[in-house]
Amino acid sequence: MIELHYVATANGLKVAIMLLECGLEYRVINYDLFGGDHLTPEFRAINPNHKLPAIVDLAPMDSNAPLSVFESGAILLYLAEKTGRFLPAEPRAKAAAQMWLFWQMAGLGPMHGQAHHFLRYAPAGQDYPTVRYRNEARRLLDVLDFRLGEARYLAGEDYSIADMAAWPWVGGAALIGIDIAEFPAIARWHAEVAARPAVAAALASKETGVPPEYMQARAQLSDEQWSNTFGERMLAAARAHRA
Ligand SMILES: N[C@@H](CCC(=O)N[C@@H](CS)C(=O)NCC(=O)O)C(=O)O
Repeated sequence: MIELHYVATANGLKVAIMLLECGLEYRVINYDLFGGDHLTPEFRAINPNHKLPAIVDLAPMDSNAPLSVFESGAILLYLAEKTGRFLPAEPRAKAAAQMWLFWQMAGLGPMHGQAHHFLRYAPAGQDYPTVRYRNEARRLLDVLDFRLGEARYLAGEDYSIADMAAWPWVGGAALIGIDIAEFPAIARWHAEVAARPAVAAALASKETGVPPEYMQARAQLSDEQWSNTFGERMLAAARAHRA
C-alpha cells in the first residue's frame, strides 16, 4: 500500500498515472494548497520542501519502516525500480528515458510553471516575465516536438516514465495560451497517451482528476489563499524549524 499525498496538478497527475499503470494499491490524501494544508509540521516530516506530490510507501522494498519519497521525478524512478516497469533496461533507451525525465523536471515543468504563475496568478501587467516565460514554454515545446518527430515515445519505442512526466504539463499548455495543435508530433503523442486506460482513469477519478478551480485562465485568490500559496505563510513554513 502506498499513500499518495496529492494535489491535482501536473506534478501530481504524473504520479497518479504511474500508480495506475503499475496496478499498485494506493490511497489518495488530497491537499488544499490554497487552504495551506501543505504547510503543517506533519507534512514537513514527509516533504521538508512543503510541495506536492509525495508518497509514503508502507511496504518498501527493504521491508523496513515506511519510506517517504518527494519530488515527482524521484517518485517515478522509485516506483519504476520497485515494479521493474516503465524504465527500459537497455542502456540507450534507459539513458533516453532518464534524459527526458530530467529535462521535464528541470526545464518543461519549471518554465511552464513560471508561465502559469505570471499569466494566471501574478498581478496583471508584468510584461517582461510574461513574455520571457511564455517564450521559454514555447521553445521547450518545439524541442519536445522535434524529439517526438523522431521517436514514437520520449525513450524511443516504448512508453516510459518520461512520457508520464511530460504529458500532464503539455495538457496544461492551453491555460497559458498555447495550442498544441501547432506542434504536430506533440499532438500525435498527446492523443496516443491520452487514450491509455490508466491516463483516462487518473483524469476521470474524483480523487485525482483536475477540479475546475485549478483550470481557471485567471485565478482569483483571497489574501489568505495567496499567502498560503505564494506569500508569507508559505515562506514561514520553510523557516519554522528556527522559530
Ligand atoms: N519539483 C517538484 C515541484 C513540486 C511543486 O511545486 N508542487 C506544487 C504543486 S504542482 C506545490 O506543491 N505548490 C505548493 C506551493 O508552492 O506552496 C516536483 O516535481 O515534485
